[in-house]
Amino acid sequence: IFAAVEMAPRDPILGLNEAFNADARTDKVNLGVGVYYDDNGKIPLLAAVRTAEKARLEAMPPRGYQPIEGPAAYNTAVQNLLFGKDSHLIANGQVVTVQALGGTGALKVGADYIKRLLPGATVYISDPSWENHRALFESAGFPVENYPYYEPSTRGVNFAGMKAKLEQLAPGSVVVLHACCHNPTGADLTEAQWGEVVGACRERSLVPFLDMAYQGFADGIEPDAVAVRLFSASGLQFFVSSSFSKSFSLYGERVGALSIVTASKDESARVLSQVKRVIRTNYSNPPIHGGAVVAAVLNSAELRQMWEDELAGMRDRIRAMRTGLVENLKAAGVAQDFSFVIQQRGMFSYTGLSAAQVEQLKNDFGIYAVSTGRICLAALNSRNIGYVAKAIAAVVKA
Ligand code: PLP
Ligand code: TYF
Repeated sequence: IFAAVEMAPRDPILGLNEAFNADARTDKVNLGVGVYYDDNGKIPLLAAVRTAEKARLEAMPPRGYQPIEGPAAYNTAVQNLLFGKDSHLIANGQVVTVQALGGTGALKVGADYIKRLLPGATVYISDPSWENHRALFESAGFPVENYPYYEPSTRGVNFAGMKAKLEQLAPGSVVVLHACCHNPTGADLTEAQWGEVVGACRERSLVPFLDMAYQGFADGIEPDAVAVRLFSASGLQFFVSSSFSKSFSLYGERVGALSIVTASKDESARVLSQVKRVIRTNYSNPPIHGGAVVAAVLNSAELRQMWEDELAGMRDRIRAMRTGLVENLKAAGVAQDFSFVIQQRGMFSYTGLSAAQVEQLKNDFGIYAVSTGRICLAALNSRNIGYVAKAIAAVVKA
């Protein structure tokens, strides 16, 4: 039965890890995958997480099945982060939240549910977007198209193009929006532009699906929720996928959530019953550990403060790497203005390096980046930043 099976293409980002791991050079640097490394080049285990895990280990809780939607302590904590603890939507019972297997799992549960709800819809993603958005929505059975987003000449958002496209979409179209820290470009909408996107979604009866994978990596927990808050105030119904992979450094624990804003408490009950059906037929109920750790941190004043301080530390270190890269490029004799790197937000920068230059970085220097020119700033540290800057200088001058 497998004789005619063809080799599937590798994930363009996760596939880089394999090539990187196989590289014998000791000064190699992996700027490919979107993971936060500390200044020692290690994925941190946050102190808040460690404390919560220790307490859990000592308590030795039983491992029964979780509710299909995950525990209330987790789901409520997620809602408070996304919508704000004083949200009228939460108070009114208008938010349905289910624990999910990371942000990816949240997107997939949401996509599968929307496919049942609106089987004829087309899904629109930003041009460019996270590599997995297209594949994920296609695998849920949707046609997937782009809306204009990045403008290389300004290294910013082509907002006029984006808005014009949204204003032409058929009612009921699903629009996937990066809530903050756009992956891969690092170019975000302003608050005023978000207001216009909300307006277009209302005008055209679109179905907004906000993807929030980096809350806290741009300006902080509250400011990074601006898009969710504007949609919340709009009276529209919408979807939010969220992830703790980055903000809690819990990548492999697969901790995320899908939240759906409905028009009423009664709608919420019916929508939840349908989403539970999607979950039941996929993986029945979510794993315990990661969600329990996140809930323990978010529901303890002391651990929450510890986490917010650690999150601020990650955010500040990425910012320092942005400034440091620009300074080091200057010092390496690069004439081209790279100051846009400082303006970009989140983990990534679209550097403008060509696929050929990225290839040269790999071949000549053992520096791995995505062929689109995307680099992960969080993989830079005080030891490799000078080396990376000199290598980029060599390929842009060549
Ligand atoms: N959405 C975006 C925009 C992302 O960059 C990522 C990155 O991992 C995800 C979703 C998936 O998050 P997770 O690793 O929690 O599945
Ligand atoms: O864009 C990134 O690098 C992260 C990690 O299929 C990631 O979002 C990349 C590809 C993928 C899953 C996660």
